[in-house]
Amino acid sequence: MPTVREASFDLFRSQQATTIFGNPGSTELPMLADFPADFRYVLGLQEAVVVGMADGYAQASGRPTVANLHTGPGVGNAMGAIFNAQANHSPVVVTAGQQVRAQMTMQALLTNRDATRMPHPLVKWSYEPPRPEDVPLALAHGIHLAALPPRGPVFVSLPMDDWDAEVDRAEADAAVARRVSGRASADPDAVRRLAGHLDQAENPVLVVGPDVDAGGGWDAAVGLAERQRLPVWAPPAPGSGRIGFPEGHPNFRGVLPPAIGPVAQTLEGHDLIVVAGSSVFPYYPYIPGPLLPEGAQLVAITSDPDEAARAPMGYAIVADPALTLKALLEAVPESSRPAPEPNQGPTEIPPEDPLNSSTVHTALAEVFPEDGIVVLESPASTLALRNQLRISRPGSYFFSSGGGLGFGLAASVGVQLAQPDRPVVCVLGEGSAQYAITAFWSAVAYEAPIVFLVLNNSEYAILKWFAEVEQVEGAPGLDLPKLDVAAVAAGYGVATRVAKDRDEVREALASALASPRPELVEVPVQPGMSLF
Ligand SMILES: Cc1ncc(C[n+]2csc(CCOP(=O)(O)OP(=O)(O)O)c2C)c(N)n1
Repeated sequence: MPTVREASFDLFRSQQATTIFGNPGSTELPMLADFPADFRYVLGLQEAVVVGMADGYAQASGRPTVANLHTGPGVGNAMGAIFNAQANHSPVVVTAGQQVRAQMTMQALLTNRDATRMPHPLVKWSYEPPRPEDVPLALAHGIHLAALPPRGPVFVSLPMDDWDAEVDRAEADAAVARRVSGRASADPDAVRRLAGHLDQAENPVLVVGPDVDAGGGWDAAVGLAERQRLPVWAPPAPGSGRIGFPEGHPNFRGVLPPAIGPVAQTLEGHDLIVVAGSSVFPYYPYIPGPLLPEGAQLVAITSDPDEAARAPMGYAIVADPALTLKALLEAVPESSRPAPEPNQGPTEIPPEDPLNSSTVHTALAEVFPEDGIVVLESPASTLALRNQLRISRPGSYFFSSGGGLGFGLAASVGVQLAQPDRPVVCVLGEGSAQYAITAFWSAVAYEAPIVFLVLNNSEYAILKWFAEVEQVEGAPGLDLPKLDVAAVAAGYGVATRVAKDRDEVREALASALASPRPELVEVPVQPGMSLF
């Protein structure tokens, strides 16, 4: 009879979940005993980093990914990262060790006493198996649920004395053999109606969101935009973790602003707004106004029933966005509408300007490899990066849809490990870097040759901008003088340098991109927001 450990690792193997992220404690050691040679354990030095790395890995590999944490305190440390994974629709299977069963009721040290309630609102499913022999089936349940739409984190609590128990051979084999697929296509009637509506509209527009990238829908989105001559927008940047449409395409208009009134204003003149793979919309801050331009109808296509149900306006079709775009493409004729005005391309930034984030991003764009991936957490320069870099290949941009800092630095390690053949550039604000700072160690330890670009403006620039919007004066805690990220990263073993003008930035980035190990380029930049 196989043990729980053997059956569980067979299950992980069958789901190609052979990279496990973790931070071990005494309650997790029994799971890790005789760790199989075909598995890789990636150590994170704090649990927020463990889940952040697993989130990046899950998204960049497209597969459920295990993050093993240390009982209650480990889950507590990781809560912000689990919040982000949920917003990112990232299939992270969070597990945590638990006291031995015989000592749980007496609440011996480190008993996770209400284990399943702790991460509850942030996960799709939270469970502690009633018997040791149920562990493999509980893990299978979690893995399949995490991967089903809407993808997202699950939690399984694992008592530490379960691993040597025996499980039934036939049950273990059956669990390993199972496959669960869940990409639902839309009701053909709904597709036919929307196709007719789209073709007949005077001035329709398409908004393409993150789940189109996750579902491999770029070609369908481009095909539909071209056949129907649709201008295309990306959803508001702060809540949109992936890019689903090439930003260099002539039909691409830009990134929608993140607030109610401005979205309606931007889409003025359109009578039909089709949104694929995004909530409608990830708004923030609150700038009231009409939800839609006058006379416009909105149809959202999402695989997330909650996104469909909570939207404040419009129709919704709950189905896989990529499959639905493909079905729409097949159902619409070539339109005779004039093609949209070609987009203007990146805003020109005079190179002689004082070094600000926009200037840095023009230099990054010059050296950015065609197959490069950006992981971004530089709040005051998000829009500048989107404008200057114009990401135009699938799976090339990862950003936290949740808004919790600490994603970028940690996720970049997971993304690079999942995509070892593609260059990864992680763009960070000096403030953001602090929330996952120990991920520098994991990048070095696992030889992930990430290029870290740190924009150091010595402040929380975006919060100063928010203070203006919120009409807040005199708030403390918005300046970060003397934060030397390069020195801290060097302490973790990263090769670092500081670049002080545009040429130095370009050269430093080019050389870091050519290096086989992680390298960091820190750039002191002007304070304030960079919008383009
Ligand atoms: C976990 C978490 N804590 C706090 C915040 C609030 N916050 C949002 S942006 C920001 C500033 C980040 O600083 P930096 O990376 O230097 O970015 P800049 O605004 O200067 O570009 C803070 C503290 C957050 N989003 N998440």
